[in-house]
Amino acid sequence: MNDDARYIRDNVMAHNEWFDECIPMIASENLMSPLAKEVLISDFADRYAEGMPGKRYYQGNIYVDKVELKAMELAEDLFKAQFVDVRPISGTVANMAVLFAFAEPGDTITTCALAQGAHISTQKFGAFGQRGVHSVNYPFNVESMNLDVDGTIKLLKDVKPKVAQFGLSVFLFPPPLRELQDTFDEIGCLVWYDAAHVLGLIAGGQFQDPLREGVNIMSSSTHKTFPGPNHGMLLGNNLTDDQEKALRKAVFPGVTSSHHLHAMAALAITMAEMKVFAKEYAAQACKNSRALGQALYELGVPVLCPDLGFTRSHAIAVDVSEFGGGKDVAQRMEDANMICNKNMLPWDESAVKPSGLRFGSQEMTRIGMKESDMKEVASFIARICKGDDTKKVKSDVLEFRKGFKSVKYCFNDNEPAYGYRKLVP
Ligand code: DSN
Repeated sequence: MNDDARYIRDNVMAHNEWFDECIPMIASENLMSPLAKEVLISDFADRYAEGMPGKRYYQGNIYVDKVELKAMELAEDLFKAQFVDVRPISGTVANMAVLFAFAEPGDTITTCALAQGAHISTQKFGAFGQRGVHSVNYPFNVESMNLDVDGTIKLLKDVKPKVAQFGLSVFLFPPPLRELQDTFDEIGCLVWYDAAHVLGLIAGGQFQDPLREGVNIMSSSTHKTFPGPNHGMLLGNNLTDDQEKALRKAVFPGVTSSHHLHAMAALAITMAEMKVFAKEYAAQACKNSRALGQALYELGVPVLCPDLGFTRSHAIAVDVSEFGGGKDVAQRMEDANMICNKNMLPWDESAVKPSGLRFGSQEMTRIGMKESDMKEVASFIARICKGDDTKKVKSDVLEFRKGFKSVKYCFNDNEPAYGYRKLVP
């Protein structure tokens, strides 16, 4: 090993060791299982496989094809989906495939605004803008952190979008898809749901089941509440043959050449594990987010939507403007080994200096935390908000974190959660 390699490797190892002592609260991250990590560093990582199983442009895919067919079967089963594509290499790439398949430049798509919690790919400066689609935002009710149903029905009838898109990155409550169903039917639009944040909750029967609530196409990443690799996926129901063909073509050769075979295999392992563990894991993640919201609220930290139980998902949103704002509090939390991100709240104009923080319970759930632990976590957050010394809070976080060293809701759940094997000391 030379100095350059040692420098890189030392920093990666230092990151692992640091995260093993942190409280992970970013709502869009998670921990893979030891088994999923094992296949992620297999020889699949070094290979190519363009096309679909059995119809590849490369030799050498005998076992890749078996794994990909199994991955598709597992996804069909877990999400009760008629159409599955496990090749998109991220959630945004899956979104780009939907845009390539179903929208031409100049078409109208309805979606949420960034400050309401939308993902950047739906914005003018993201994939929507790159595809040249005209996006129109739904009316949003700040009190309920959800769509205004009557206003949304009116908007859909007025603009008659080609595609109605749903799904958020601050995803507290399920959008009212059933209430909008008649309007979708009346205007004949395609209904698209970006499930990235809530895929693991959907797998576990929590939140909502979009494919049974009128959604035609569900795009997703696979590493947020779904505890898989950094990867993407498309799932669909009631698509015509032509629509399915358009999607496959949009994935390859549209927005990928080869997909990432190691990540696809790690996704397949995660789905096999989620078949067994999703229900228990997702239910606990939802109980934990509500418990965290309640405890913070009782400690005087303003959590959004107290009258609605704070959330129906893994995520809660907190207004920390009176404690210095999202940027400042997130930094002080990092100094105390609590990892979260600043986030815009619906009334914010700046994404760089927003008033909010977003917390997710899913990774804390994966390392075994329960409702009583959320009270402890809330007390650390409240101390930081109220200006306690970060060094003192950090020392208590380090002590608390010693109780959570392995990843749960998976096979081999006694392995180190953030572990690695050193090749050279
Ligand atoms: N930017 C990610 C999030 O944190 O929600 C989604 O890609």
